[in-house]
Amino acid sequence: MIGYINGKKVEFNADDTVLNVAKKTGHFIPTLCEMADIRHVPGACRVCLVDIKRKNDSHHQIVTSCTTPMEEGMSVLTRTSAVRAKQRLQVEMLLADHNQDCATCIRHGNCELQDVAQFVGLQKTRYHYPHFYLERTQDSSSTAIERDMSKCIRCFRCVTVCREIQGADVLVIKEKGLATEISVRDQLPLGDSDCVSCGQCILVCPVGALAEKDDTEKVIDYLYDPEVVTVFQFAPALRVALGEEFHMPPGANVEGQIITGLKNLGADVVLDTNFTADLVIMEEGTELLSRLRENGCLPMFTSCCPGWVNYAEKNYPELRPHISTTRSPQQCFGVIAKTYLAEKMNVDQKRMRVISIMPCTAKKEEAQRPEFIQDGIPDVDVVLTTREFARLLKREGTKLPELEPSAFDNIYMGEYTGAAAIFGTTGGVMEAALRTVHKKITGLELGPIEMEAVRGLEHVREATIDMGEGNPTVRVAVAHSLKGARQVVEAVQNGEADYHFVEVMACPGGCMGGGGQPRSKHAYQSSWQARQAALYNIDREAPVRQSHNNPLIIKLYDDFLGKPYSHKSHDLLHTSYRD
Ligand code: HC0
Ligand code: SF4
Repeated sequence: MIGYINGKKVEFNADDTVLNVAKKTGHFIPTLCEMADIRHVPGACRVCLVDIKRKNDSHHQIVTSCTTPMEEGMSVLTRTSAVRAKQRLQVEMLLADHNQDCATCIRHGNCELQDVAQFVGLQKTRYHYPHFYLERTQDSSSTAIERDMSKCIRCFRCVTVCREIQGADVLVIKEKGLATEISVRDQLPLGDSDCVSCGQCILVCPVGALAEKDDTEKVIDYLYDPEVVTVFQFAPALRVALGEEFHMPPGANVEGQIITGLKNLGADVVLDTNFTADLVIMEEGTELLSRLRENGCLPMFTSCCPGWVNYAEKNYPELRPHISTTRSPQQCFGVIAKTYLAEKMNVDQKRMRVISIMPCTAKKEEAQRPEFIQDGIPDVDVVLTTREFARLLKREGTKLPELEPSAFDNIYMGEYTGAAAIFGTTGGVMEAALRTVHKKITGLELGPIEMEAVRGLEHVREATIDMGEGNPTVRVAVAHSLKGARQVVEAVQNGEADYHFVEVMACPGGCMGGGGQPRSKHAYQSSWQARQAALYNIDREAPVRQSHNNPLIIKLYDDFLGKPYSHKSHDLLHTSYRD
């Protein structure tokens, strides 16, 4: 079909809206609520106004382009003075009851409302009604997420992502008209609700209404305290996404720049969560073997994703014995740093502060669990998300792309394998575990080492692994997003699936798509493929690709832990789950 946008001929399909056709043909129309990759078109913000004239009709009409079907012969104008004036008025109305504390807003400089105000040429606002927005909810009850409804523009993207993508369905729309507010189901504070702290709602919020709890001040305090020894760990998925905050392409590996940036900030020791990802494989792999050999509780589910653990505890308490008791790599890192590393470095653990940088908001909550605090000393003291870390670097004047990369220099915990690197993507923990489990069962390294069956982005993927003659075939599944998690759990509970081992990551894509990662304006998943490809590339290029072959993990067991699943390992590296 043929129509016209700004006088140019455009081709389109029968089910296209004016907005779709404009996007496909490179004509920009501002929007604040629409988000194509979560199929969210509520027609709520009313900023995407255009002038249309139908074939054989001399009347011009101003309509919202997201809700108007494109028609044969239709002529669309996007920038007439009447369109611009109406868009300006609409943005002015959105700002009238919006808390305009922009200079101090966490989203300053990355706010879609600011962008649209600039695009429509709004230079001052005539209306400002604080009595409306000041009555709206400010909710700090969650350990991970802040809700400030005085900044909400009611685009409803968060409701859609929580309901349709995650299936958690925690956020709801309350009231109507001017009183409309995004609320938490049953009017609960977020911290008392079924929210699992995954942070996916933050990734789609166009303004500063949803954000992680900001802990950067605590980190600066530790960095500038001469009594404190700071030990930083950063997560597998951080290095392939942080660059986006500094205008680098998604998937750029900035591991070396992160190390330099942290050293420049005054970090005493910079290490990698990947080291303890290898350690987790040793413990979790041995745990799986013991469950397989001793008729233990199967299937075993992975435990490293705190969003998933929260979800299972809240929704499927009967699953608790199925969840691996192995702590996550973040928590194993904290405890090994404050015991083994403190001993090796001759540092009093009371002076040590472990600071994590994670692509995840739920890791903040995980670090504060009482199970992970011994005698008032937490294993992990502070968790920053990727976005907070970017803010910290920017505040201190760091230009990440200009930094010379450095290498890890710690001789006790400073090496990782390719298996650990792929933890950052859905399927990676499973692939890493199978490399080690295969070696333990058969005595041979798994080949081919790259397990295509567990790679990819389908919500649930299954595989069977031949463990050699005389050994049972191992059946596994990988799920990502909470919807995927529910699908797998229900299949297991209904007797439709019979797995030995299941990996679950709460965030779509796994940690690379974590709720603490850099967000893209107007898009939800635009960086995933590049981030995932970069993680697989790190594995491909790694000199050692199996966790059991990490020489510093072998030394850790020789010098300190004994063997995997030993008493000492149990005390330090395993946990239990809540009723
Ligand atoms: Fe992940 Fe992790 S892989 S949860 O996604 O297992 O956050 O990147 O750090 O702990 O290693 C996040 C990422 C981690 C942990 C690791 C696991
Ligand atoms: Fe929903 Fe996750 Fe946001 Fe909680 S953090 S409200 S579960 S999307």
